[in-house]
Amino acid sequence: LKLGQAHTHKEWNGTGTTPHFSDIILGRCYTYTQIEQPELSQKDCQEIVKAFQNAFLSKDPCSSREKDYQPLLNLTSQTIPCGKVVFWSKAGELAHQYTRVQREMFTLEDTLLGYMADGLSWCGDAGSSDMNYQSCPHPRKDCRNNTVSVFWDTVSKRFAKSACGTVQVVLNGSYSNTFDKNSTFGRVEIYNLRPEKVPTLQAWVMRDLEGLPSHTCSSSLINDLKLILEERKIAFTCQDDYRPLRLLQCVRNPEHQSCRSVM
Ligand code: C8R
Repeated sequence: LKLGQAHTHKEWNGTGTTPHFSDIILGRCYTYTQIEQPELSQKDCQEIVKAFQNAFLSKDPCSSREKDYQPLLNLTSQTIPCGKVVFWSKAGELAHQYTRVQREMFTLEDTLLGYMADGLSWCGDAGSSDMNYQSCPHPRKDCRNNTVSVFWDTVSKRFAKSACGTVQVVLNGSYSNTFDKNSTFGRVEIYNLRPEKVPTLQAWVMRDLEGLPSHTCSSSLINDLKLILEERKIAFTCQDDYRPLRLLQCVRNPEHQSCRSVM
């Protein structure tokens, strides 16, 4: 133990808490509720940040549970209109570009809680009331039930449960695991869709312009997804290289061979 160091945190293999974590989530909460979605202007961002911190401070970051985040969930309820939900797996950037243009559509990061937490890392320590800025548990190298993974599982579950109308998912056709049973989408979201409220899931399998042709709607992985949904009484449709998303890819790379004919 180094002299002068009040308490040392446990050392993990993942990135530590993002510097200025609490200031960032407070600022994002105000930006979202006051500017992006003023219908949520009554939300109390100070309380929300407190609930977020209480979910993990002074706790073992490898024994995080859904119920730790329950008070935070209660303070951040939000209604998403039917037919406007977009899920994604390994295609977050494209899905976010899509909802940025299609302003009425929502990925999880277009809801308050997803917006606040996107791209951040956070954890505490059972032996201290501080955040651990040095390191946090890595999901594979340290533990599955870490503060960040449990958060995304919990909020993804709520997001899927509350979805209504036709839902969409953006999948990455250039990735070997285009549909991954162990991803949040494949493990949490599809099983939490409510068949009474969600008649159909539309999948868009998008290949990168530069990517190797890997999977399409006719791949057996996509058929696995189809079978899971049909078992759950949710209809499934699939389209390769959905034009509105392809056009977004082409904005970045207008001279690409595959972009010359899409217009
Ligand atoms: N979702 C899950 N994880 C999320 C997330 C999100 O919205 N936003 C971030 N930043 N993350 P992936 P997936 C973090 O394999 O596992 C929801 C988490 O650390 O590309 O299928 C969302 O609604 C997580 O481990 O996708 C979406 O539909 C990775 O980024 C799915 O779940 C996401 O890794 C996406 O999750």
